[in-house]
Amino acid sequence: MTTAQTPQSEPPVPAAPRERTRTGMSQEALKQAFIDNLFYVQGRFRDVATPNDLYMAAAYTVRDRLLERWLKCAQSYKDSAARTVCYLSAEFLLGPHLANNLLNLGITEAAHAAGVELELDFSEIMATEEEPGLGNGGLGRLAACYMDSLSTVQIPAIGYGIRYEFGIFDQEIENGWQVEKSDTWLKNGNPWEIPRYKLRFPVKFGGHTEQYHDEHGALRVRWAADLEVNGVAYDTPILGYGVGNVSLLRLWKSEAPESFDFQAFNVGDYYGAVHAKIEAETLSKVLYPNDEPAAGKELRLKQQYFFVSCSLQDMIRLHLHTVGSLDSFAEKFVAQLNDTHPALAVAELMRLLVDEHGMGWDQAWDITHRTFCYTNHTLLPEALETWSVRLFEKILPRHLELIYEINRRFLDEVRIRFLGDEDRVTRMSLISEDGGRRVRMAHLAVVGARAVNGVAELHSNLVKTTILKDFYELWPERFHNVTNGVTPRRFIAVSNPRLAKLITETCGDDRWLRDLSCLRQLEPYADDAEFRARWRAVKTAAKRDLARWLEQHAWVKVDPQSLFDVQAKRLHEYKRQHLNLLHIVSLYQRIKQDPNHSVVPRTFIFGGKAAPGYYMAKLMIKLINAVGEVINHDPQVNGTLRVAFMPNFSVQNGQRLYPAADLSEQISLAGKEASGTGNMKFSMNGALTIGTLDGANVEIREEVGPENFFLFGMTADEVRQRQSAGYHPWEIYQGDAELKSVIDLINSGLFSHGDPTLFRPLTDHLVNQDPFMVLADYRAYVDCQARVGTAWTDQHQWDRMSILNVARMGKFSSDRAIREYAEHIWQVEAKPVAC
Ligand code: 26W
Repeated sequence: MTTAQTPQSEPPVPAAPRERTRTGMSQEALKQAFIDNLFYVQGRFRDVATPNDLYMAAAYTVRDRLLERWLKCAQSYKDSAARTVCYLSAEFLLGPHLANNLLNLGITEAAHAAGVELELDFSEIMATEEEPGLGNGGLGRLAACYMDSLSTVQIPAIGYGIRYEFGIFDQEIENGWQVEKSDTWLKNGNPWEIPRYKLRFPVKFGGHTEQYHDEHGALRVRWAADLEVNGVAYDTPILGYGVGNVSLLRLWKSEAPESFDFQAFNVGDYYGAVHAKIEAETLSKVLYPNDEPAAGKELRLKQQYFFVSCSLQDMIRLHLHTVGSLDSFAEKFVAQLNDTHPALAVAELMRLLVDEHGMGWDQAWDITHRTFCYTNHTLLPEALETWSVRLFEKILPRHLELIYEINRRFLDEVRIRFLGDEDRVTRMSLISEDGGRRVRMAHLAVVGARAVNGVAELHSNLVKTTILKDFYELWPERFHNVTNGVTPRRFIAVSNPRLAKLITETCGDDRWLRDLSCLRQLEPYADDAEFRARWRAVKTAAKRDLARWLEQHAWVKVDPQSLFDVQAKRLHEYKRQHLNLLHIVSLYQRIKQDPNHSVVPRTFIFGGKAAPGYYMAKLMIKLINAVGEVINHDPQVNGTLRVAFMPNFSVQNGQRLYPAADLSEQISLAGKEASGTGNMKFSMNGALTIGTLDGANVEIREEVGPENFFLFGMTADEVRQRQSAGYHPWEIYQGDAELKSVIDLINSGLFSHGDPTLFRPLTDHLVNQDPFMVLADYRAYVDCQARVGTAWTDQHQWDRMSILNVARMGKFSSDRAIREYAEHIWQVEAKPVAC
């Protein structure tokens, strides 16, 4: 890179006045600020600056502008004593900040122009950013979309979570297998966060409780812990789009207390003391890849308690600081529990109010109960959190007592309401008695919250009729639905700038980015041939970009003219990536058996991580790559079919996929996917969906129209009936000759260099158990895929459907979802701050 400017030479143009340069929004101010930041923050001359120095200078330039707005916004919220949403989430899967912040500030073009003047390679700078992967998938990304929307719809909000030193692992593919590498996202520094070294709270673990009488003679409880750590706040500002509102994302890092007392823990044992210090700092080290059974992970329970306790102490501090009394805590704050990971907050707020602030039980319970709301994100039994009472006793003895007391009072209520129904009491208890006593976190969350919601219509109904049925019968008014949404800023404007430009030109302005229902204006253009051609050109350009990326990173050459058929999501049996594979092998076999068989050229693209301990999911990745290896090298089919596995699916890589997809695979077994949000991202970018009636697919189909959606498979009701009637996959295997020969082909060793055993765990499981009914939906899926193929041959009609999909996606903006939470669940109002 050549140097346009070093600090010794004259500035290229006269510098703007200092105060305007630091946070000014013009191209000129941005340029000067970048030069200043490179020099004064990074301490670099331009000619020796590394890409990371340049990235840092750009990030600080943007951050200065965020901070100015943030402080102004914080002051305004404080002055109006605004009711505030606290979003408690163990995960925030943020994705890269730079491009998103430029967009929300409205300086994307000015910054690019400044970059051109400075002869910077903007794409190289962007590529230098390490994304904060502080989440596993849907739940964590949803939290990030909601932070963006809370700011954009101008609702005062704080996101509370954990500043993991290592986020979700990086995935590499070696010999077709997933290999996990640790995610060292902080190694070059994180310019978006501000450490608040003075803002720290103590968090205790272990020990025992003691009763004592206070100075008024009242019986109180004291927790004598045997370990204490500190949580230190790290703040990241989240700016809304085209507004002055900025939300605070406050993540906690664990540290050993400053006055680390060697004596107290380990008399004379220096190494023991150091060990205790390391243990304290381990708490926020690593994100758990949580798509695996929630059993028995002590560190995870500690992490949950750690961030919940810091967050509640911070809320109490803020409230005491401004109001002086905790009586109105629930009027000031509403706290949303993102799944049960923060459900300990119910017990912790009780502890803080009763033990630390001397409040009586009834008032404390009234406040607690009015503060919390709980969102459920999964019905899968293995994902419903429970913790053994033994572990609780060891780590959180005081909380166990409080939970027993909450439970005692709650079960009395149940007994009075349902006289004599002891089975119901057993089912509803916060403590399960079967298979060792365990605390049921979902029950704790429902009892402690005033509102409970699922994340799509179907899912919310299933919550009411299955896992929380008894609770729904007791408190029907507590149950809600808020269908998930995603932010169109990141998932259209940032990911797919060509599409955003076309939409803005067609709609006349960029209002659609704040009100996604404006996309309806595109509808009439579906019948406009000239517009359709432009639409197609945008899609093809994105497909070319992706093809280039895949060639470099997945070593597969793909044809941008072929149908891009994409399934990108965590690997899980219920999501049924293997159903997709069975279809691919079916097509392969058809062509091999009949070279004249006509199939539209397709590129099958997969992406997604498998939990490191989930053997079957890892085997599915291996099978995808194995099938790809054979098909991509078989000259008889590789002009028609290609298979690519995109390594390391992340927010950033998702942004490469969504714009380029023609077909979005949303093929989970009905009743299993709570909502899905990738389904929305694909459809917003003009992909058509092939999907089951599961999660939010149901509502997407309703919105885009059944004629613009490829539906197949059993309904959730049919699944239930079929399962209770006795499901025998073996019979389906025997009864469908094509299916049988596809499975036999996999078992033949063709995809495993002659080894017939490699994929047997997978195929045997399908033929014998098939818990997610892949075989039952196989025929319907393959036939539906044939309809997709036929539809693809009519490009005009396909483009028309693609346009209508985008035009009708307004409902799936996370802004809509946040407005529903605000109105129906949080009772919180917008506090506009001008930019
Ligand atoms: C055992 C599988 C498992 C375990 C844990 C699946 C999911 C989890 C997470 C705890 C919950 C989760 O990420 N749920 C996802 O949440 C998204 C946002 O609401 C939904 O769109 C997804 O459907 C749901 O799986």
